[in-house]
Amino acid sequence: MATATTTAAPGRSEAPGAAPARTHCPYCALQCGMSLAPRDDASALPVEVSPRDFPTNRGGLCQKGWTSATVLRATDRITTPLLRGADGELHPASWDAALDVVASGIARVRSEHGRDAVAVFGGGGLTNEKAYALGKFARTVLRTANIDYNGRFCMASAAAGANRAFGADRGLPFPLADLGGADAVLLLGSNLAETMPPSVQHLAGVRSRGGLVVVDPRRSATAALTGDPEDQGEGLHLQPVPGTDLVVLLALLHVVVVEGLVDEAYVAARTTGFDDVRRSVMAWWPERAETVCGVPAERLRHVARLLAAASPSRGGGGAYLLTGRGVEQSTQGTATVTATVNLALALGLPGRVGSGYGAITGQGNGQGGREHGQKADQLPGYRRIDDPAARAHVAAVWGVDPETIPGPGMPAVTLLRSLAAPASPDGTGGGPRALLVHGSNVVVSAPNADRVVDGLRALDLLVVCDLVPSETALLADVVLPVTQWAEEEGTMTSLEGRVIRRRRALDPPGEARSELWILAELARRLGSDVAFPTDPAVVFDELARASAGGVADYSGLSHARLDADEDDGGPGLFWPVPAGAPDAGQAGAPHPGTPRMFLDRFATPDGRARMVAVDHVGPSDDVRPDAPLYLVTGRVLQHYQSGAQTRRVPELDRLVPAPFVELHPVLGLRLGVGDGDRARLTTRRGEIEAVARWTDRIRPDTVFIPFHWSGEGSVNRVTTDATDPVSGMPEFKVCAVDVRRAAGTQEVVA
Ligand SMILES: Nc1nc2c(c(=O)[nH]1)N[C@H]1C(S)=C(S)[C@@H](COP(=O)(O)OP(=O)(O)OC[C@H]3O[C@@H](n4cnc5c(=O)[nH]c(N)nc54)[C@H](O)[C@@H]3O)O[C@H]1N2
Ligand SMILES: Nc1nc2c(c(=O)[nH]1)N[C@H]1C(S)=C(S)[C@@H](COP(=O)(O)OP(=O)(O)OC[C@H]3O[C@@H](n4cnc5c(=O)[nH]c(N)nc54)[C@H](O)[C@@H]3O)O[C@H]1N2
Ligand code: SF4
Ligand SMILES: [Mo]
Repeated sequence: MATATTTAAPGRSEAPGAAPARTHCPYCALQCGMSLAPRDDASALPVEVSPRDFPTNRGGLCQKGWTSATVLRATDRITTPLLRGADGELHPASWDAALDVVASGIARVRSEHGRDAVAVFGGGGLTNEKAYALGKFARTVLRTANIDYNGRFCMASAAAGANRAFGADRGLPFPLADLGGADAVLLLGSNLAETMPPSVQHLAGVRSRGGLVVVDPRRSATAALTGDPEDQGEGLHLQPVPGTDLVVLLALLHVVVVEGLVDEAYVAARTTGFDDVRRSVMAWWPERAETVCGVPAERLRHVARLLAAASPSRGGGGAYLLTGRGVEQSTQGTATVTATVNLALALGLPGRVGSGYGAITGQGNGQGGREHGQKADQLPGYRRIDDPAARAHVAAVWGVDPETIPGPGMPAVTLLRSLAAPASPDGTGGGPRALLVHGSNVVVSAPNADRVVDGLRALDLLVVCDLVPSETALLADVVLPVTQWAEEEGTMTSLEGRVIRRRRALDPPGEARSELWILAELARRLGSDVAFPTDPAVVFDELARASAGGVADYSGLSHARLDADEDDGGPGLFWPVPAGAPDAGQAGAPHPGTPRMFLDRFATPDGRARMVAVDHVGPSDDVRPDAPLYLVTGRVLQHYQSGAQTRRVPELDRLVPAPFVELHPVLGLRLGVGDGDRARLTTRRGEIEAVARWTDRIRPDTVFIPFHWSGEGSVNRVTTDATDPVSGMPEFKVCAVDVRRAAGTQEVVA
């Protein structure tokens, strides 16, 4: 491949003393509003973070947000491209050299193994513009079917459930602040108090009315918000056996049905499928459910009545049912979301102001990241890649023949599992041999991660774009340094479906470049004549055109409109925002956006929500004599995801420097694992070790480990890569484990 001269990266510098940039936190989907003021003192941090009043955070930030500027100057920030040399080490290289190696490597793999042998792995932290460009690059330049992203680990079951029921998937189809007025909120498998701390303010109203119900095998910080267990006769923290939420939900709907609490008028007018669902829950009377999920039958009845009393059909002030990763990251994730939706529909909640069902999106752009085409089965605008009309529309925007757009590719877990898999003797069925990673640290965050590492090592070409040398970047043949949040312009879509602006506050260090530029350079080197603009505002305009008429319609938006709206005090617009007037009466006025969806009809062909009967099967890797305990995984407040960013913030690292395993003292005594001992955990996949922490806030049959670290305590080395049959989402939350004191630790004295 000929060496091409690299064009200058677009960018603009901020003059010293420039006004603070109005932007949002780099981390989670709450997208707390913050301002970044340039600092001209000699401080190590180039900008000063201060919170802004924005509807999700109302002036609050969590510890990660407050310390986010530290990552901009991480001591090991990558500032030049890196190439693996003959000595096996990564060495600095010029952009031209690095991009040539990538382009020639792709060309070689493609000619030897075919187009689908080059795969792409994206991320829900990418801006809308980058996610769109990445999907377009995969389909038009690489012409590979194999692109998927880490949202498969995160939102796939919620998305599958919502698409099936409502015909559209916007995590919260209503503004978060609407929760404030409800009489009841049921939170299933979500630990908001640690994962989105400022959002807890929106629960103040429902807490004061005694209507917050939390379902979690641990008494998490969020479960503790339901009140003192001693004070509440009935108990609004349900602590089921891990992986049995579906049974809890079937029993709740059973009670609603047999006690005549169904909103029959709503069900008749706005849904289909209730007869099947009604029949299917008859088998789950509370006493039977209790034998499976362990939640006392009387508590199930109490919670069902509390939710029904809050329903507007019974004169209540409104109710919300919300799911988080605790119930979705399961082989029954889609079924559990469906059961939650069924309950919500039976109570007449979705599509009513002040009530509803929602899934709490996780990553900074976890919502937008699933709309613009980096998912294996999708094209921009949340269109299906197997829909001929969608293909024709998007092909016209891209300037390509629809026939050249590949079909659906492998979902993330299958993709990672098949890396470098040998072809069968007839030459078919081999796995990808080259992988481009943008915004994910799969070595730490993918299930059954040791197996993923084996696949990554066996590739002919691994290219990782990152800000820091993540564990995944350290395995790469080529590492490309990219700009991060405060160094780039773009848009994000928050957990409420609100499209908001990310703004540049400072120049990137060294040679770091935007992915928009990297993709344009690679397209050119690979001989493509498809256009890859590098100005985010121009990319957004194209994305908006590509989304026109789709479910997630952004066609009425532009950077300029979002900026003008914000100047007028508007905190972003909710999609769908089609171009043109909302109705003939307001000719010329731009569409105002859609804070609340489904008020008149659902996005299904007949406008009705679809109820689908589901039943409980249980976890794929269930407890048994040689692995008698449940291993559940999740997060702590101080660390974000694979920890690639937050482990590099000294304040956060000091607070929680290493993984730990939570277990109940009763279990600790039985196993001889004392508080502070090292515990060894063994599953079918392998073994890890972590320090034991005794707590009475967890079921005695369950242990919990956060997943933010690599190395000997990295829990994903032992999690299962079994997936949900509908969504492809892995079962991160529950597997069977054997726990003992690690050899060499002192005998427990109790
Ligand atoms: N501090 C922090 N905040 C984050 C993130 C982070 O990494 N760190 N990541 C962001 C992202 S991408 C996401 S997806 C969200 C995730 O946000 P959450 O869904 O709130 O986070 P998790 O801690 O993964 O899981 C929530 C709870 O599920 C419980 N759980 C485990 N197994 C089960 C089960 O079988 N049933 C039930 N009912 N509950 C169970 C766990 O005990 C845990 O308390 O957080 C976002 N915010
Ligand atoms: N056991 C267990 N495992 C889990 C989960 C769990 O609950 N339990 N949760 C799962 C969930 S919900 C999620 S979302 C995943 C997330 O896990 P990952 O996909 O690993 O997510 P991050 O750690 O956020 O990785 C993002 C990487 O991209 C880099 N980065 C940040 N911004 C950019 C950018 O603009 N461009 C590029 N190229 N890189 C960037 C960061 O430095 C970091 O290395 O983990 C999943 N894994
Ligand atoms: S809650 Fe999420 S968006 Fe808000 S400051 Fe913390 S990490 Fe950032
Ligand atoms: Mo996530």
